[in-house]
Amino acid sequence: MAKHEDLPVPVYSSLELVYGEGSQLEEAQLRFDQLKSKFVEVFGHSPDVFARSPGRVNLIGEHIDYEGYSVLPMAIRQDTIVAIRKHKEGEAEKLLKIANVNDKYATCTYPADPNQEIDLKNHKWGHYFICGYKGFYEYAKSKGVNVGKPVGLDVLVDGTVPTGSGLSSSAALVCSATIAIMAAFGVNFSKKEIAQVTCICEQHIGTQSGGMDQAISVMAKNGFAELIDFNPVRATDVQLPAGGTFVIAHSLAESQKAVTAATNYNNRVVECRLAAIVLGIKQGMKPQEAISKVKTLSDVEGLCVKFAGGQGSNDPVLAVKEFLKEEPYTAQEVEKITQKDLPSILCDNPTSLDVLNAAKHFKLHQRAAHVYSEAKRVYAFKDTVASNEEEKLKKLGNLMNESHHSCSVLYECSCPELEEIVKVCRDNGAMGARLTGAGWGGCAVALVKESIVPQFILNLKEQFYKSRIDKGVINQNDLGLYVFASKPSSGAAILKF
Ligand code: NG1
Ligand code: MG
Repeated sequence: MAKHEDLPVPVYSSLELVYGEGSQLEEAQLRFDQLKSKFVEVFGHSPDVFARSPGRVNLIGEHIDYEGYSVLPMAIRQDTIVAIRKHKEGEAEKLLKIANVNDKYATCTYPADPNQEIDLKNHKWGHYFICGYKGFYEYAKSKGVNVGKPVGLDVLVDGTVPTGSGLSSSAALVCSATIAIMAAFGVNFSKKEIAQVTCICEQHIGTQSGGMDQAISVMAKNGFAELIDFNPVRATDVQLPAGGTFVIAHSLAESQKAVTAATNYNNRVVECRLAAIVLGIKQGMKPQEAISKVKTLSDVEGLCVKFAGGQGSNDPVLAVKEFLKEEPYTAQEVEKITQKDLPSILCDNPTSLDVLNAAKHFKLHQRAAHVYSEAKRVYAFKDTVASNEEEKLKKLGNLMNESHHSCSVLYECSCPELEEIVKVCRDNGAMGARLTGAGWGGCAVALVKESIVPQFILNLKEQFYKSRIDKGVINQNDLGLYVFASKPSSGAAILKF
């Protein structure tokens, strides 16, 4: 039997297979009807096809996907739908017009040239569509698939994944865009290929992100969380234990990852890379060899295990303690070890140079300690889920709490609002709670006994959200968008009616 990830994205002609039944189906029906009529209103034609791809909540494994380590997310029901029409080759205007059902997002227009550069200094929401567009052309070219000359595209987007919230609205848009473009051009690559293409093409936005969000958005299965492995990307179903529910709660701090990349996200990617190179050198690699071969902490884990093996353990965290000092490193200190200046080491990605310009120092010990310990927690979480342990939920909760602590103290990707919401979750009986996604704002995820979920959510409303409603930060009617229980949902689909 073909593996799930080797299959193409499913094509459906009715909404039930994606949205189930009852009120969710009715809501979806309404969304699609409105999307269709708005499309005709804006573009004067009906769309050829639709694609949808969901957001996700990461249960455990934060900031380790780009270091090559496995992560454990699940898709959520909130998604992005892209309606698309491809112009005929003769049609005059060769433009990509990207409109949104939400007036907050002004229509963006781009040339049809797939080699265009994305203007990173001038961030626009439509840039995420262009990531998918460029990715599609680059991949088709690499596979020798002839997709014809660039033509105009009419596009209308409808997203329900809250933005800047660590639930991957960006990947939901990049994936649904890429899949819609593929469908409009009449090609369908396998899910595995799309996961890889979208992971790489979202980096055109200027963040050196890993592949978790795109992989889960494309490969998720209804009812399961997935253990996602990388190089090559793979998904293994994880059946979550009965009796526990994951509640997502927004801290109401918005994290603008594309805008803050140089000091936050990309900064951490660079720190991990430097930590990996230094660990390689300290364990016997020649500086030039380490610089050219070592890209991630997983690349040097083998060396760390050899070292730690001598001490009767196989823990790379021990190698971090031995070889990386706790005080932050200055650029000069790192350069003394690498015997090469940092801009030359990191010149393969211009966004790394922005990081160097903004950074005062590099916390190599702390970042590496987080990555290696978090990678172990992902496997501990997966093993606990599969075990017959009596106190399963409690153990899973503890792992989530440890993950949060590591994100907060070692990786420093939390913020005061996230600390507060995590504490409110724990004070109200969550077995565990942690920030999810990149952090610096966005959501927390809490593991809560199913029997107390309604009361738990009421308590959060009272203790965290009420004062913010009173101050006008959010609207009472929107509360359901900010705090909700979530079940593992299905992955991307193409819809043709
Ligand atoms: P968010 O902030 O949820 O989009 C980001 C990265 C992931 C991963 C997490 C941290 C993108 C597209 N995604 O997720 O690859 O590194 O942070 O675990 O930037
Ligand atoms: Mg994102």
